[in-house]
Amino acid sequence: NHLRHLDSMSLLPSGAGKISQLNAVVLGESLASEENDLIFPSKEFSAQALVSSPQQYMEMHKRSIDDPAGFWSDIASQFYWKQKWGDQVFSDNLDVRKGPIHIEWFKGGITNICYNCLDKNVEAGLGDKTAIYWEGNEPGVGASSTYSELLQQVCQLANYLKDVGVKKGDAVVIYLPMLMELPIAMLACARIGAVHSVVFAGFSADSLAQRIIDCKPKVILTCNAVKRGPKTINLKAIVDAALDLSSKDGVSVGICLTYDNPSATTREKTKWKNGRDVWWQDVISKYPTSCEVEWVDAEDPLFLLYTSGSTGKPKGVLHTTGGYMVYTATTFKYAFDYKSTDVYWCTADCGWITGHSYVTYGPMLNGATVVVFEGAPNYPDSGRCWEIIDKYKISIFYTAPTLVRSLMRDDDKYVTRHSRKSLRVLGSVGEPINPSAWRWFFNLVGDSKCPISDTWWQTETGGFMITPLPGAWPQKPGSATFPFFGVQPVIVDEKGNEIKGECSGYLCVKGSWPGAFRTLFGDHERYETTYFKPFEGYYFSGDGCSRDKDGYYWLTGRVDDVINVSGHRIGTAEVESALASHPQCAEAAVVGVEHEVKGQGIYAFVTLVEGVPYSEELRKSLVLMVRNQIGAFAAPDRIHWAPGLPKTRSGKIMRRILRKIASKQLEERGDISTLADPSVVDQLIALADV
Ligand code: 6R9
Repeated sequence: NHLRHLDSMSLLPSGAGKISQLNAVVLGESLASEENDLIFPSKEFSAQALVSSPQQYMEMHKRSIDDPAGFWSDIASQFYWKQKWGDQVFSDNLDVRKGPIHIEWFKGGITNICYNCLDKNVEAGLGDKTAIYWEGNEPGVGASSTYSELLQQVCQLANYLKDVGVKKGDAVVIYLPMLMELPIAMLACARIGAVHSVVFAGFSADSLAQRIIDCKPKVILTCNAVKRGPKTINLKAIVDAALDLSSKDGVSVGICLTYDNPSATTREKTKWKNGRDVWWQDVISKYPTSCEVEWVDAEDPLFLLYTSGSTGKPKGVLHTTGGYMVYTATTFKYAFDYKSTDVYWCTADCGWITGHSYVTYGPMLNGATVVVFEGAPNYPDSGRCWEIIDKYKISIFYTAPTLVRSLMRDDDKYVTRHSRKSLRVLGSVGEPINPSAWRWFFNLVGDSKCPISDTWWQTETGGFMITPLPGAWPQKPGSATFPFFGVQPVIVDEKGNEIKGECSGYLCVKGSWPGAFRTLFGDHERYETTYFKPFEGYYFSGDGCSRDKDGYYWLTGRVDDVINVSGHRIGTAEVESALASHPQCAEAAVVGVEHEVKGQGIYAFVTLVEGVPYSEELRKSLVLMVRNQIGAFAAPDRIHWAPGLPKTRSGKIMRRILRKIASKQLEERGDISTLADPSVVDQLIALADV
């Protein structure tokens, strides 16, 4: 059987036990637990893979840990550097007890990531290779750019930005849907050393304004409207509202460059503010198609990306240039076993980190052909993804468990009526993939022949941290398997002590890796407090994790007050503060609850102002409050009326109890004796169906 490739199994990572019940797998017997379920890459796949055996992985991983400077500088040398980095490949301190946290890679090295994504590939003869296939929302609508064309498009926009005064180090906010112009905008900023901050185009005006106020961009790039599935979303109107809000806060943005998206709306229907608003198509084509690169230090900032934390204010995760470049390119290459003939599609939006590292930078640094899709995966029907795969002969398909789960609910015929024979490697990201979704993805979508790279990583880590290398290891459905090169995961207990072998606990990382974020924009103290103080000496991920007897890592979800809804990180505090800003809401507490498609749903307990009656209308207006303040993707799935919230005597809300009530696990409410008023628990239970 092609899945059972036993000779690669002679070695396992140190500390791991031997694979038990291997014989049962070989005999095809069903096994009791996921942990024992091994799915081997085929002999043919491993034979052609960049890393083809556990031994090879282990040798490379060992070198990356024993000699990180040597390992990473060998790889970094394959990029273009105007000037090589200084004597030290990296320097770091991740231990708060030893002084301020700092991470630097390739300091003194002078480069440009846009140059490495585009010019370098064109010079290497890839000019005529397709860089982007763009697939519009409506089937049949599309466009493409070769590497040479993309370089020209990027240069024109870069020249425009320079012309209007954007300089190295200036922030530029990008609020665009998945048009080709989104990666173009990112690359144009990088070319001139400007720091882009992409805001996912599903965020509301309030959220956009909050980000604008924090990073004070000179220019915002957007479009008039977009169609997603059957819906038209007027992005320009949201930007207008956000710019009004931010100017009230003293931050005025000089230029709003607006791409006219004719498939969604018309220019005439777009509200306009002369002097500030500029149509993209009216100006860009007048600019030269070549643009001098702004050479930057490896440690100069590349981008800011805001992400949710456990307090209300989003965090501006800052990534710098050199280490991020080397890390995203390398992780892309190995985790997807990238070959120059591949056609690659990542369904993530560039508004999230996955779109930064694995739609734009990682693949383009490798000269890959990338598919960018504007629309919704189930429009016009549930077969759209598989249709796109056949259309472009996609060989690497990278998506999120939530999409797998939502498509899996429909008839298999949506999948099987398309051939999908171009597929070679599948990928998953955003949340743990449950074994049944894994199996459907593997057996049906991938015809049991495509390994799945279940990549665990975060906005903060820049690139993959724990991921299968598809030709090297047998997989276990639901496990992200082993650490990438240069990564040392550590599982710690409550007290911060490292636990070895088979265990579960909090996932931390020891030592730095090139793609790590360097700070939180304007708040290095919060950076240290959130990530490096909880477990001294380590980077703390915020995730729970276990390691099985064979050394495989299993991510178990967030352990902080962050909810993961369809792979989107949402802070409970953000939702709570949106709800609490409703005039009739006295207090709110939000918890995550299991959701069949989204992974986690948002469950909100709301205490109303004295005397206000419960009503459906009020429920709707509370949900609307969250949609307006954060975005539709953060709308609570359920509002549970709460005459009071379970609090300790010191006034701390006991979320543990709320989670139990939300998930209807009422029999195990645990110890509630520390509650100031234990009777609220029964009151809440009584209101569960109101
Ligand atoms: C890349 C991205 C990060 C959080 C992370 C974790 C969850 C991401 C995962 C996964 C299990 C995976 N997560 N990938 N959990 N298995 N393969 O999603 O970044 O938006 O910052 O979210 O997502 O909980 O801490 P980000």
